[in-house]
Amino acid sequence: METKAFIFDLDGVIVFTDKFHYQAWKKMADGMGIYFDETINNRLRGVSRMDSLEIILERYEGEPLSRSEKEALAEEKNASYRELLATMTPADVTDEVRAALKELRDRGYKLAIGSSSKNARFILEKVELLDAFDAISDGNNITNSKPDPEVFLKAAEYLGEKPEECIVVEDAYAGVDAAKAGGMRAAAIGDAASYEKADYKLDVFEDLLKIGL
Ligand code: B16
Ligand code: MG
Repeated sequence: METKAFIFDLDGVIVFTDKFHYQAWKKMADGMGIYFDETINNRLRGVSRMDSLEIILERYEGEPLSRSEKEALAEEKNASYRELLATMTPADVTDEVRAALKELRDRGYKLAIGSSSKNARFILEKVELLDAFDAISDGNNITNSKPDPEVFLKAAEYLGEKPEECIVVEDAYAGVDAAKAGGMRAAAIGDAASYEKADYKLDVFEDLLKIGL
């Protein structure tokens, strides 16, 4: 099958902001007396902000919270998260990742971001990678989050390519499921590399260059 484009998840593939998500959620959870640890944080990988909050609130034992109270908590978390994101610099993306993205482009592939995050553009700006992509599909242009394929289908549409000609690069199980549900191939890295639904397994990001020949 011909490959015309690569669609990259952001957190866990290009950058590693899970430590910032952890710190920001931890601050919110501590403030409310809710137990939260790294194991719970791992369940938030690729999950939308509001769905992440629901996972954290599984441990909440107080009075039921209204929709607006939940939105205020998510907003509070996002404010601390963005303060941490503001400290990011181009050094937060490895030379290997930058070089592999450039090489794929030089080989004629189109590149897009397909991220659940509403902060995707801010992150890409901080690490100076906005120009490396032909399109950005993120948490701001979708109504259904992964494992729904919407974010990747939008990325393919923005690129003007057919889903079956795109390879999605993901670190989350929900992201691999989303790619497959959208009729795309999935290259898995990190956590998702042991997922049997992935079409390609990457030990390191540069292994992509062996696929995109
Ligand atoms: P935000 P990805 C995801 O990014 C993160 O993995 C996930 O932990 C986070 O909750 C989600 O973005 C939403 O992020 O609060 O910034 O909108 O892996 O899809 O690039
Ligand atoms: Mg991810």
